[in-house]
Amino acid sequence: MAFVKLLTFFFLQLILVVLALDLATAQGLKLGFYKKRCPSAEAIVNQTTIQFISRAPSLAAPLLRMHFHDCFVRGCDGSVLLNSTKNNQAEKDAIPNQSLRGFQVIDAAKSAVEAKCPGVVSCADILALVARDAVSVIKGPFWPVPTGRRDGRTSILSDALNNLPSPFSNITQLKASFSSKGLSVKDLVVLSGGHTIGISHCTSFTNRLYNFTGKGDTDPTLDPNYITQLKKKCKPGDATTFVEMDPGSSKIFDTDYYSLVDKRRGLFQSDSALLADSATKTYVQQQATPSGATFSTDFAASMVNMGQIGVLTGNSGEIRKRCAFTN
Ligand code: HEM
Ligand SMILES: *[C@@H]1O[C@H](CO)[C@@H](O)[C@H](O)[C@H]1NC(C)=O
Ligand SMILES: *[C@@H]1O[C@H](CO)[C@@H](O)[C@H](O)[C@H]1NC(C)=O
Ligand SMILES: *[C@@H]1O[C@H](CO)[C@@H](O)[C@H](O)[C@H]1NC(C)=O
Ligand SMILES: *[C@@H]1O[C@H](CO)[C@@H](O)[C@H](O)[C@H]1NC(C)=O
Ligand SMILES: CC(=O)N[C@H]1CO[C@H](CO)[C@@H](O)[C@@H]1O
Repeated sequence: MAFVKLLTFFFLQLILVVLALDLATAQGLKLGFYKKRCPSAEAIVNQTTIQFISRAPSLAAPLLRMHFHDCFVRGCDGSVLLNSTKNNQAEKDAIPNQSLRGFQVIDAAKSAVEAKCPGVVSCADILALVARDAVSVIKGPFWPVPTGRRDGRTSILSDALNNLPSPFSNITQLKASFSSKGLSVKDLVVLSGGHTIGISHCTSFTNRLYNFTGKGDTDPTLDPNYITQLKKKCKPGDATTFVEMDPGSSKIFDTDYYSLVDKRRGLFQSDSALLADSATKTYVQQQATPSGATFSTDFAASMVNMGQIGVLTGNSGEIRKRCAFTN
């Protein structure tokens, strides 16, 4: 009986991924878009990513995050990769991007692909593929990446500030942010699980430890014992120290994030906020139970959804020659 249930369950997950893929196709993306014009593109990107991540597994997290930051600002159009110019401050220079890392992986993959088929494969697609392959290398979930995204020509600092959800967001703000990108409440709680890997600087959460409402108080939604531990690492005003978001397994893509949130140890207010809504709370609690965990397949489906936000296809945008510059 349990086996039948499990089978039914996997079948349903499969349907979800297939449905998400259908939607992606409807947006003009498709699996194997470069099959004819650059058959080795995906293999080259994969090889490059493996080279970097097997040497430095901690780079998988910032690369996953970079794809998220790209998609939430002007759609998945590679705008996060553009450098500022004399007359324009790009997204890269916005505060939330200060801690983005791994641009060298994108640049290396792009150079390798350009050497084989110049001017064919977009930086936006390369970023989407690198994020997927990087998570694969650390044995995280695998998701299909329909391709055919084209690169945007615009990147504006204030767009990043206005479109990226802040770690100080409450549940209402988070839902509104995801909904404005066409993502569901389920996508919100599932994709937040990306915080099972990687690090955060103290500045993203010290307000919760020292002066939460301006009365020298702490955030009552954060476990007091955890506050004591975090205070040892992060002194007020410390802008350089960072901590693992999932202490002890920050390089392993597991369901610990949900156990932490469930124990009121989610690092950001935006993590704790998932307990403030009955649907997201239920999901958190399910994932925190080993037998109830569907995170891996859910994450795959939600990444497909995220990867199609506001994509440029057809004749829109361009195929950049170098990812940091428009042509
Ligand atoms: C729900 C809204 C979200 C908020 C408010 C948020 C906020 C943050 C913040 C403040 C950091 C720490 C940056 C630092 O101080 O170094 C961070 C890190 C990270 N985020 Fe999110 N995030 C959100 C959603 C996501 C999503 C959707 C993903 C990917 C699916 C993601 C993946 C990551 C990863 C992997 C890191 C670690 C980066 C590293 O190790 O350098 N986040 N996030
Ligand atoms: C990337 O390469 C590895 C090692 O050759 C392989 O196991 C994996 O399936 C490849 N991934 C993709 C998406 O092609
Ligand atoms: C783009 O700007 C970054 C700093 O934000 C710099 O490190 C990098 O070298 C620049 N890229 C290129 C290709 O000039
Ligand atoms: C969320 O934050 C906004 C803006 O600060 C505020 O107006 C709203 O009341 C808050 N909602 C909840 C549920 O706390
Ligand atoms: C806490 O915040 C309040 C209001 O912003 C400020 O007046 C006070 O000096 C802060 N206290 C500490 C210890 O930083
Ligand atoms: C990677 C990157 O370009 N980071 C930049 C983010 O923005 C700050 C300024 O807010 C720059 O100093 C960083 O170089």
